[in-house]
Amino acid sequence: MALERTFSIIKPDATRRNLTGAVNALIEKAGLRIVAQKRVLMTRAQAETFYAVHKERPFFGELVEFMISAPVVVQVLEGEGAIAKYRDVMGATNPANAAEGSIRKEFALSVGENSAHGSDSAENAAIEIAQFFAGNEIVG
Ligand code: 3AN
Repeated sequence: MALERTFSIIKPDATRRNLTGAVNALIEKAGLRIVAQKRVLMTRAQAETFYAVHKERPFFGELVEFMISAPVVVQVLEGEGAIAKYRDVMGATNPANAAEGSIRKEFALSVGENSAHGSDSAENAAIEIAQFFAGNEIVG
């Protein structure tokens, strides 16, 4: 398997409950390395750009409001097969369906306030990383 990088967001429901370290512990336990990380309050424009693919979905407005409601922690994670691995570490979108021990099973409040984002493909990982990090901010 190839060494990959994926983009992660620890979402407002998790930062609000002081769970950044607890989420990071699950990431590191899975063998992923946090090679870039910063805490930011997203602007509305940033959130709308980030979730542009969901623009037509009924929950888009609610999703943008949620993502700008409190700080998030944006991250780049590196590891063998990091994209699929982090999707496993996060668990299913709906915490009711998330596997035992996953971030969303442990911490998510609902399908919307679900504690973590992870890229779903190599192409999207590259786009999402570039939205938040300059190359020299990522140190593997
Ligand atoms: P994932 O984050 O697991 O890739 P997507 O891409 O289907 O899931 O959805 C992106 C984000 O949109 C989710 N993480 C969640 O915060 C939000 N979302 C998805 N479905 C719903 C829904 N039915 N109601 C509210 N928010 C939703």
